[in-house]
Amino acid sequence: MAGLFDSLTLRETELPNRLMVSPMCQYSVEDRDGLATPWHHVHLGSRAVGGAGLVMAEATAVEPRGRITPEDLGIWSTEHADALTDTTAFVKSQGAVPGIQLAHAGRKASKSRPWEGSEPLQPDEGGYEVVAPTEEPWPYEAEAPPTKKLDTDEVAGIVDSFRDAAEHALDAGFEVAEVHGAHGYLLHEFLSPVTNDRDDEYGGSFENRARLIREVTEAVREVWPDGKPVFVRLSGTDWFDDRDSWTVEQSARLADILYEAGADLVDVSSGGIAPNSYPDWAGPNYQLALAEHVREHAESDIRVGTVGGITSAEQGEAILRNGRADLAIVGREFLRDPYFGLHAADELGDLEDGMIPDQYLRGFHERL
Ligand code: FMN
Repeated sequence: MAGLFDSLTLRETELPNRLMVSPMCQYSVEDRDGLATPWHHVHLGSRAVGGAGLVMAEATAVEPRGRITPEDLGIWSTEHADALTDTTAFVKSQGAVPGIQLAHAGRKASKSRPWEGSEPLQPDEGGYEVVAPTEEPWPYEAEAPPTKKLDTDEVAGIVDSFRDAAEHALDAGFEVAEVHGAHGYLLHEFLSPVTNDRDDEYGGSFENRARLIREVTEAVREVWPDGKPVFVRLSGTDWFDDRDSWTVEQSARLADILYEAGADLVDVSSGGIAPNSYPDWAGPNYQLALAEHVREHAESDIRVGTVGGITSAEQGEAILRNGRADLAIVGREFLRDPYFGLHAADELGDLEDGMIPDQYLRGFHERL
């Protein structure tokens, strides 16, 4: 079995290793216009310097209503693409592959940043329209502006936004497009019976609930070059066993549908559909069993990435060498240590000169 620092070829795209920086919102757009700033450049660039094989940019809104907060990154115009081209070029110059998570926040849109309380924003605070498969708002404690239930014919507009966003992402120089279908945001809201109360062709049966994410994946694949991979992030489960909800069995079934629609890898996360939709325990590898279930039960050749509680080189290496997933995805450890990739390679005896930037060679060779 391959190790963490073996390359992985997906279509014609070679990841230099199997370590991905998980998409992490930075809430750092300065003028509430969705445009990338120096913060995004340094944040993504330093993780590329730090040895990650794939650097996935945060949940990036496909339309203004799709932003979680007004400070989220967007990719709905040429200007948004232009603001990211230097960053993708820099990531590539460091030997890493740049990816972007294409996202729509659904009923979790239009709120303040986590460090400002994640409260719903009123129109006079810069709040904007919130759309979802249902008119049931997220159950905030504070009063929230109404959530608009998308009409059937408005759903096609969402698919178009993802397709257009993928085109802009390609122009910006990204090599991997990841559709965000997790964490209680719009596409997950259609998948889960917890939030999907529709009686049109986008609600009810499993096939109907899966229709939107399938159509979005097909639309992204339509414009994404054949040689480049498409990922989809899923919540493997809603973590409810006492109500009709999204389960790991449905995730495995969906993985095959997504493969048919053109996806190459599912990135298996979990939860987020409601305030109590979280695991009881979130220690090391806490979502690995979900990824393994999908890997074992999907009948197609779809690859599977695991995320959650990976904080050491040994853990990532063990996941890969034991064949439990195809990609180790690391979030918070990369916030603590932007050079986690280099440190992990060093620990595993896999550090090669080509990975260390010339500017930093003496730091690794002349140790005190
Ligand atoms: N997950 C997403 O799918 N998209 C995001 O944009 C996103 N933003 C995040 C921002 C922060 C600051 C953090 C800590 C997490 C975020 N997540 C997001 C979840 C992470 O990608 C990851 O799945 C989660 O932190 C678990 O992995 P970890 O234990 O390695 O941190």
